Amino acid sequence: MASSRNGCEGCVDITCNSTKQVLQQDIAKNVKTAYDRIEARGMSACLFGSGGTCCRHCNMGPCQIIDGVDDMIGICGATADTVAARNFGRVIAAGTAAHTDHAREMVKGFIATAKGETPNEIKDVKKLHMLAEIFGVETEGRDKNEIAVEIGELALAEFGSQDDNTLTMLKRAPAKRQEIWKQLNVGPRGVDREVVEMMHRTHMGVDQEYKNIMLQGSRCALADGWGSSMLSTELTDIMFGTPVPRRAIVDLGVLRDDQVNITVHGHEPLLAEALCLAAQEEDMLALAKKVGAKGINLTGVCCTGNEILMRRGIPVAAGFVQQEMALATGAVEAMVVDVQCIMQSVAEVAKNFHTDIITTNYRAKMPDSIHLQFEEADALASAKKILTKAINNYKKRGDCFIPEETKLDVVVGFSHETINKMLGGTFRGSYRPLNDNIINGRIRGVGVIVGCDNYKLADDTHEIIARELIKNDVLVLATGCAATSLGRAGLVQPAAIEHAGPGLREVCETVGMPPVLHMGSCVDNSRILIAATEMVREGGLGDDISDLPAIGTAPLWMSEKAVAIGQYFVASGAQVVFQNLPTSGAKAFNNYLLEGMMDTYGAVWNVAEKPLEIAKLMIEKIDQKRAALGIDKQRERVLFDMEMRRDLGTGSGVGDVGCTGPQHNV
Ligand code: MSK
Repeated sequence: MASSRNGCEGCVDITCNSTKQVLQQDIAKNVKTAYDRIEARGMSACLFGSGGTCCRHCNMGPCQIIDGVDDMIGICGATADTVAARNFGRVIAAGTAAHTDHAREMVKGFIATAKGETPNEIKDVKKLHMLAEIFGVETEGRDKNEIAVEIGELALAEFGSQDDNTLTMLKRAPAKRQEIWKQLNVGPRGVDREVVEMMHRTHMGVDQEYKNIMLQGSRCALADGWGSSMLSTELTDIMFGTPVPRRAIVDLGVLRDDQVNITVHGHEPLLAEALCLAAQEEDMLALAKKVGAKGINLTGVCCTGNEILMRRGIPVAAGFVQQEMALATGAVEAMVVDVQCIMQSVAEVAKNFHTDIITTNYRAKMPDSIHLQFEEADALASAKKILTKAINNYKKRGDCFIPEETKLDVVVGFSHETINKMLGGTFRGSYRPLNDNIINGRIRGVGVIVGCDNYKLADDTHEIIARELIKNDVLVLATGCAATSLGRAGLVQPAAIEHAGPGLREVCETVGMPPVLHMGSCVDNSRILIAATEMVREGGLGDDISDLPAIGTAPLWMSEKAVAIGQYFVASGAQVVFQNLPTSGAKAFNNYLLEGMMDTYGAVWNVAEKPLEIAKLMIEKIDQKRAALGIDKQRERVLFDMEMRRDLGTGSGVGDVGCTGPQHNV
């Protein structure tokens, strides 16, 4: 469906206030955004592409397959199911590759840090020791850097491992899940190897059985979730600090008219952290003053934004769909980008203003931009070079418009460790109170909202889903651009409890947390795997992730990474709901994803189109799990027993929820 800045018949409305305000300004009238391009295309997407049945894997085609029509199979004989499964497998491989290449950089940065070759340091020694235990690294009497080098090298070896041992982090999963993976033989070996094997098996004339293709699809996705993404999250935490709750602000209103505005866009936090350090240096601040600015305002876009938001409280200006709008304010001196989710159009938008697009990674260069390679070995000097270029642009700033009232408070930093402490207390961090409140029905279950923004549905989609979930006592965990979008909607702050159902409200009030917990970037979905595992370990909610009253959604998925995440959730036993899947043109394969995987993994993909339908489906699935666990009756008591209602109304305490827990920086 098309979208429009002005609204048109059949178009999705732009509901985001800050976007609307910026696009209505004179300075933005020549700016072409994705909304304009969708409208200009004026045609719907290719049915073969949308349904997953266009095969371009060899030069006999391309072949466009129509399922069930004899003459419309591939020239090689490939059926719709084979073609769609191969395409889906390659989407998973591409998403995994993106996370993996990101993670490899983080591991190398971690080793360099431990060797004293970067301006960073090993900050979270507790987590370092936790990881040392998992990797079997001795800690007794050893220096933290020595331990870190050994862990880093073992982690790096996991990427290129050629033997048939499975990845180390898999042993963090519940025992039952590990057994399922063993039985299916889908435990990933080397991270890179699984991407290569996925590409090989989907080459012309190799794997031709969709269920078998998807076994490798799962193995590849698990190499992402429990392999590279988890390594990246943990090592980044150790280096830059495990996030703790802190206040921050989001939306375009975080830009400042009296400061040098620099937006950092992409995914790898090494660059963003170096920029944060450099922006505090005297010489950079002096230079900013010299050009007439009151300071340097570093803000984030997309998941780089989430990384520095979580750890430093640096404001996030925009998620994925707003990246062009940040530039259309005319108030940005430079957009500094690294890898992933950077639209080529930002360079075109920037041409209307004084803004430089600065690419910093040899992997990701763009036409009409400036390339200043970020050298990690000389991180501070590299970062200063980038900042200097941006600061010198300040004097060239012309008319600009910052929608200042669109600046929302958020409380972020809900790592797995933070949730553990908030709920259980400093000395007895535990998921017990969460489990107890799920069992007694105050919390109905856990809804995970992750992934991208997209122009296919209105930009309040995440908000509608989250409001419905929290209204029905479902605790929401969020990552990626979905989390930014929920921040813009005012739901990632404690005040949002007024929208929560009575049970969830009571728990959140007692603990002092929002009903929507921001858990980080898209790589940080691995935190959710660990949180789910801890809930299983704590007891009372079954013995596997597939037993939990929990479900995820990436309703506005855009990136291939979201599909890899979806598959590693499903292969880990967690159900997911997407708005569409590129498999609908292949009936048997599509059914396998939507139903057949239940027998294999205890979880399936689900599809629902409209936001409220997605939310209702999530609640329905949560209730099914509650019924299977036999805890649906408790919930009825919470909902309908008057004494319980009076009790809730007095705020007289919630089970075991620890009031001593919050380690607020807020
Ligand atoms: S940045 S992958 S649009 S979440 Fe992680 Fe956002 Fe999706 Fe990119």
